[in-house]
Amino acid sequence: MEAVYTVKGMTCGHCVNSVSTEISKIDGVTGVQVDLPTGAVTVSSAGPLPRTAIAAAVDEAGYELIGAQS
Ligand SMILES: [Cu+2]
Repeated sequence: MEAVYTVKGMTCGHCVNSVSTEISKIDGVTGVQVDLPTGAVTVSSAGPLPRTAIAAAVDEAGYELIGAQS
């Protein structure tokens, strides 16, 4: 399954890498795609992921989760 989140504060490829790396560490995540201009982060996973886990990973990377859509 795929879910799209919006992350605030990413400005360059380094930011994208940080967010991708942290989200990739979450159990069950199979892929992360980041669109830098819009801040859209598409997360592929085997099953549903708690939004809190995504928010914690984004926070760990130093950014803020400001939205989610399934
Ligand atoms: Cu950056």
